[in-house]
Amino acid sequence: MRFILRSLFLAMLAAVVLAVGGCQPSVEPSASAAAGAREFSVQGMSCEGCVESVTACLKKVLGVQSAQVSLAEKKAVIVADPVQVPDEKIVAAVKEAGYQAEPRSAAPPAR
Ligand SMILES: [Cu+2]
Repeated sequence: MRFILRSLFLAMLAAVVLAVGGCQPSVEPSASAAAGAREFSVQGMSCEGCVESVTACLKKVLGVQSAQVSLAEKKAVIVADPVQVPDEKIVAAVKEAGYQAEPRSAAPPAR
């Protein structure tokens, strides 16, 4: 009887250790997704089909984690490492889809 209780206790302990071990972050905290979110204005889209092709082209770019394209707001919001995926790459991808894009930086336009 005591042996069974002890085995049960050890099994539970092992389960807890495994669960905690599995939660350890494998990615550096500095590489947070929100930090890499950027906005681009996209010109030339006229329907949801355009939105789909722009989204598809953006998602094909290596390093892009997510791409949200809005037809109404004529914009694209992408999440990507700015070093791996500079603005030019995003603009080029949108161009490849047949549309015009330019970075909408957080800073106000110079005059
Ligand atoms: Cu269209």
